[in-house]
Amino acid sequence: MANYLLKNHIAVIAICNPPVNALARSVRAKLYDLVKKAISDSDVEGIVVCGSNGIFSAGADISEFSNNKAGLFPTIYDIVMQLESSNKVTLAVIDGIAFGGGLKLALGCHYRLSSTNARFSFPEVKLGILPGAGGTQRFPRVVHLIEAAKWITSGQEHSAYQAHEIGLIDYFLTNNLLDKSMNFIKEIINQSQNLDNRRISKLAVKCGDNIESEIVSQSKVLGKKFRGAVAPLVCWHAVLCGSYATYDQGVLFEKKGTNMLINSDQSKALIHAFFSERMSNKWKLRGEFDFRSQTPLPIKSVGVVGLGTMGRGIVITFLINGFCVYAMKQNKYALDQGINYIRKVLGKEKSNDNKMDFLSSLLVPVNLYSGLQDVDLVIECVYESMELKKKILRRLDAVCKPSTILATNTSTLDIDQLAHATSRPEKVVGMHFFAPAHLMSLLENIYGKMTSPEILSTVMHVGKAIGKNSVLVGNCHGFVGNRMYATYVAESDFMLEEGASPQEIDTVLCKYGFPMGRYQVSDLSGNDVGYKIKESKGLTKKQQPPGTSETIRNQTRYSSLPDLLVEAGRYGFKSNWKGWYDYDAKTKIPQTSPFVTNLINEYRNRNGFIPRKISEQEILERMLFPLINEGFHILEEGIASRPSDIDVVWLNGYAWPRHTGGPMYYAHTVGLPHVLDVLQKHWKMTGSTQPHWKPR
Ligand code: T1G
Repeated sequence: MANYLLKNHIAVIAICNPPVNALARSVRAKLYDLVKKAISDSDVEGIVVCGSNGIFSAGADISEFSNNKAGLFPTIYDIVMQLESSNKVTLAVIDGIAFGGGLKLALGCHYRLSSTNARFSFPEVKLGILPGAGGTQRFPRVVHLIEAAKWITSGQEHSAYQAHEIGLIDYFLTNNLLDKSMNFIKEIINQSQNLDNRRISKLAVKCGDNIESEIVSQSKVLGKKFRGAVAPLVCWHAVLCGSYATYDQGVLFEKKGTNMLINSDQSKALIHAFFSERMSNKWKLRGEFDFRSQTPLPIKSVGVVGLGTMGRGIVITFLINGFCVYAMKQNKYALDQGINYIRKVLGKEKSNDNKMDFLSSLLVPVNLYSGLQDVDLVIECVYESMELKKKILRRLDAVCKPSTILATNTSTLDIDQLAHATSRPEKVVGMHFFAPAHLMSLLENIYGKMTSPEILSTVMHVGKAIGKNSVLVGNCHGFVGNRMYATYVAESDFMLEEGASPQEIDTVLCKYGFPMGRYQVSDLSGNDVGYKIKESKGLTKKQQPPGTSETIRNQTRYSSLPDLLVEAGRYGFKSNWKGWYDYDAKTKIPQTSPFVTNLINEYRNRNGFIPRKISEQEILERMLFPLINEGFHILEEGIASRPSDIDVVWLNGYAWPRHTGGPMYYAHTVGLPHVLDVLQKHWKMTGSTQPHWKPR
């Protein structure tokens, strides 16, 4: 709801709807009444609008979009215009977050003050809609139009410093926020300023003389960025309105845009993604335990063993979230290299400018296992070898204090086998980060048969504390993400054999909304990574006796094309920019490789494949439907406890386009009967040689 306090002739109206002061209908009605009361109360000289519990407001109540309560009177815009048209000074005092409709309320006030830790954002585009409540017209009247467009089309968060820099807030205060704000509003009242200069709807849009060229260059940037997502483009056009239309015409365009986008398929998919990421924290285990039944253990210090690409990213992730990190590498030279790299990355991050000393003080280089004896949690992230990981977990088990949690960053290996290499299997858990670990937002936490619920609660809690979307999954080869990804990779290689090209397949995936296609991703992460996993299972071409088929392994269809590529030394970016594509080292733009075209043609001739034209629809369905089918098998086996968890894995770990909601959500939008039809058609055609087509 909202609370009202009259203090020294100033009405203080505080939004109060925990946990995030969402502007649900009931809250809006209360706010509207209290502002009306303050405006009509002759005892009131000025009005302060603030939040509570360290939050201003997270904006509209997203759960009201589906029942249309969001549009019922009083809307956020009704309150915005109430505050703007008031003859008494209105001041927004912002602490914590002011997002979406919350920021719009602040833009309704004549003045805005904030604490230094306040955060600002128009996240609506992430929900597939545009900022309503006049946001697309009011913001460019306070900050430069292009800056406003960047905020609104990206949905990015901004600090109080950035908000002050662009003129969104008048001042920011380091302490005694409310008291100092009272003094501020009193001063303004005493100056009896003409409030028309502070009524945003009356102001001109901020844009310079060369706005046309700025708009053209910004359009080019945006056009590339939003692969198939509609809302960013509607947001862009709504903000542009300001440069050629009146305020009221702009607000009308905004309303039309909102009506077009709200409840659109893309918006529904994005809201599904939003709530699925919140739901994934509410883990449950074997129907017996869940996130409410366990108290997480306190984790202050973390050990990281192995400072390769993954190890370095994991160290940085824990450091920037305030954990003390013991970074371990036995070889002193490699340890120094790893530490220097970590410090360099931290130094690059502008937001770390004032805290580099603090971050460095949290980083402890270690080259002896004994240096890890007192850490609360230790994560091994050495390369993917069962024997090596067992050896390291045994060493850690021997030196670490009994309460230390032993985690492994394996991306495929059996957690139970690794746990049984120690004397504390109940404290062994998988914590699967995605490269680069300090940028990717997914953390797959994997439980083994023995992992205790207390440990699971702890690693899920740690995931939230380091800003990750954590998903709890069961133990199987490849867990959820990589197990499904294996079908995606296999089917693409089969289509290469049958006539498609890497470009054709990648083009279809990018058109669907992936930032990169399957072959570009493989060249980026290294074609040798997958090869090493196949090698550890004795599958690669080189490991077969002479005369072994290139297209069958263990009675199942297998493509040797990726093996031939790696055995030709084409690992991708890391092997001189040569992989499935040849890349221009400067632009990194993929070009068709005559070597690869020839390799595929020779392979087809050798194995009797007659190439055919494969349609875009067939390519898309063969890339996505086996993966979705694997998702249903994973749910049936209880490896994942709900379809939305699988969506969270793919949205945050594999860049699945958010505006389609994730693989399991997408399956429902295309219709399960159609998915089943396609599965059955291919299962019949391929028989048991391609088990990933076998419907559940
Ligand atoms: N509406 C409804 N519920 C919300 C909510 C919202 N706006 N924001 C959060 N929740 C719930 C969330 O589901 C969870 O519930 C609990 O609050 C804590 O959230 C006119 C139309 C604010 C940064 O997009 O980004 O304004 O799981 O776990 O990590 O233009 O929540 O506990 O049951 O995420 O501290 C625009 C969305 C709306 C902000 C806090 N606003 N929220 O993060 O907690 S559109 C947003 C967030 C709009 C206007 C338009 C984050 C957060 P539960 P949490 P957190």
